[in-house]
Amino acid sequence: MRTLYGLSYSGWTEKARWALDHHRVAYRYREHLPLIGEPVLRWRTPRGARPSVPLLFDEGEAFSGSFAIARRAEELGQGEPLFSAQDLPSIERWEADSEQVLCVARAKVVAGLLHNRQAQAESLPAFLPEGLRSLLAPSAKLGARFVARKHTTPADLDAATRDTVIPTLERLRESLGGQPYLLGHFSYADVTAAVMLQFVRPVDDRYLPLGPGTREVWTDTALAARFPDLLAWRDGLYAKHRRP
Ligand SMILES: N[C@@H](CCC(=O)N[C@@H](CS)C(=O)NCC(=O)O)C(=O)O
Repeated sequence: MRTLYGLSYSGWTEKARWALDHHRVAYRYREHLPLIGEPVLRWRTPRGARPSVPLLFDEGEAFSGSFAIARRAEELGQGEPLFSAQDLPSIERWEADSEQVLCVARAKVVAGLLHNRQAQAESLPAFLPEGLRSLLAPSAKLGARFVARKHTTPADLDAATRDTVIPTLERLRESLGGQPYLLGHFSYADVTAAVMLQFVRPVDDRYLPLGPGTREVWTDTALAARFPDLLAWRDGLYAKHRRP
């Protein structure tokens, strides 16, 4: 069975799932556990690729990274294309921006998790009883620190927000110019840009359920106050194009 390994709350996993779901590609989903799941992840990752999720196994072949998985979904699935040939250069530019912003988002969320006990408990495996999760909450910090060490992390988060995130979101606002789509019709440019807003204010629980502590860690009130129009755009896109 086609299997996707991911981190449900990660923007990268969300991009891959959105493309697979858009194209009605059937798959089984498996949640990855940072640190504990690392040896298995390394073993599953094709040679030459960085061990990270999302990772899709399809007919004996491994597709590593959200972009490769979304392209694979387009090959396999039905429905309107997300990657028309004429859109590709613009999609690649938005993908590069999204990658940078998601790296800042990851660093901010990891930093927030280290100080939020409720979010720590919520990040532990769902099969553990609630009492045990609450007791073991601080152990989630090990996983968070592991992720921070493993991936490139901006040293100064305020500077990264000022120099990377805010200019990118302003460019997104300008490029949309009040329109529903970046390229005149729904495309992967909208998907990759919309997930950048997950760490400004997460989407409704209907699409991606989060516990209250996790939601708090993923919310940036200053950015949310600065970009309400982009949040409204993202919410409209989800309502129209993301089946819960
Ligand atoms: N460029 C990759 C980035 C993937 C990535 O950074 N994944 C992180 C998400 S936080 C990950 O795998 N973290 C868990 C781990 O490394 O154990 C993509 O598009 O999928």
